[in-house]
Amino acid sequence: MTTPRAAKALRVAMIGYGFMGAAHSQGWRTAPRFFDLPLEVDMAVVVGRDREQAEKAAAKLGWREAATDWREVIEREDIDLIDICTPSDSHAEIAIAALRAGKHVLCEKPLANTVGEAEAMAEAAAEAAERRVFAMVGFTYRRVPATALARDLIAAGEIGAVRQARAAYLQDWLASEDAPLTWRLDKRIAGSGALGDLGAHIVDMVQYVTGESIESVSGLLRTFVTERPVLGSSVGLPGTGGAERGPVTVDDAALFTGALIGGGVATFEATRMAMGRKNGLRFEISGTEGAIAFDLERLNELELYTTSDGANAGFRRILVTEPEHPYAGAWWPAGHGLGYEHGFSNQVRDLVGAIAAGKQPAPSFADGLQVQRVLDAVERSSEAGSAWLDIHPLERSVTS
Ligand code: SOE
Repeated sequence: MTTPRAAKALRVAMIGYGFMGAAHSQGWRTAPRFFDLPLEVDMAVVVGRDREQAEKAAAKLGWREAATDWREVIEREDIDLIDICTPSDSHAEIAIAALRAGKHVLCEKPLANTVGEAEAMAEAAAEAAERRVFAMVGFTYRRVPATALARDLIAAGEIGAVRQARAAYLQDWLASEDAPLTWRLDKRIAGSGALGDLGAHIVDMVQYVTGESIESVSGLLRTFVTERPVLGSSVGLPGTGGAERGPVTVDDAALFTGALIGGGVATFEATRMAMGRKNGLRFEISGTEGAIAFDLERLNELELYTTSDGANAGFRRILVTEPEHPYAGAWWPAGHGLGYEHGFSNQVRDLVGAIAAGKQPAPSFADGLQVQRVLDAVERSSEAGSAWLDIHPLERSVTS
């Protein structure tokens, strides 16, 4: 494969190198090898608190350098973009500082832990966009070819007007009472539990594929296991039923219903307690002329039902690997399939393309703020006996 050398480099610094850092690194490494990007990608620096660990991460994940102080890195003149892969309690501080320093930002989801933080981030992003410095939030499942195709089909009117959306994000890694107390179970760091971790994805997904914002919600949150083994304690290791346990301060499951601005309704379920389900992000959208369904555990497929098929109508399975399908043409021959990691490369392709064109990438921080307002309303609704709450102010248009 001969890729013409791009005119200019986009010099990237990534903060954090855990699970998401590894996934983002894969995206940065791979996108330039499969897409003809308008800018060369320079994986310049990875940042982490511990020097030795950061150096190991740089070597393993493909970054040229390691650093330990993100504040110093965002001030560097030889860096153009900051990729934030840290837990969500630090997103606002890093993203706002980076945008003010003139760096583009890619920020992992959920955008922040509170609506206040998300508002400040969206404001900083709007100011920066005037200087052609752009911010994007990493709802990477928008970059699965099948979900992008679902969006295109709905936008083209294939299923008519949306009446009902049902979305679920099902995992089971907390089903055992002995699963350890990680940062994801601490409200101060994670903001919320299944709600922000998984619910954020399905809120964005429903808004993205339908093109409609959620304008009101009613929610119900539950924490089934209120204390878990403290990580690292000799008696608290997973599977030992350890005596030393600490409090879980977030939800295990979040159920909510919502009204869409077009008049349709939506149901949502986000849980880390769904036995046997490992990474089941599912949605089914029913419209006036048909329906469309997706399951991330079978991510190369999309199901489509259209009444225009007449007496022989039935859900048909589209294998979303044809070169005409979103993103698929850059990868393998039809039928060879993509995986979880390809979403991160596709995300890099879209982000780099938007930056080079001087255009706002999607999803924007305003989209991330709308999701945050929905999550916040769900939490408040649950506290108020599942009261219906309006999303206010409402971001009416979802960018894609
Ligand atoms: C863990 O529940 C997790 O890694 C989420 O944090 C990610 O956002 C999701 O993509 C996969 O599951």
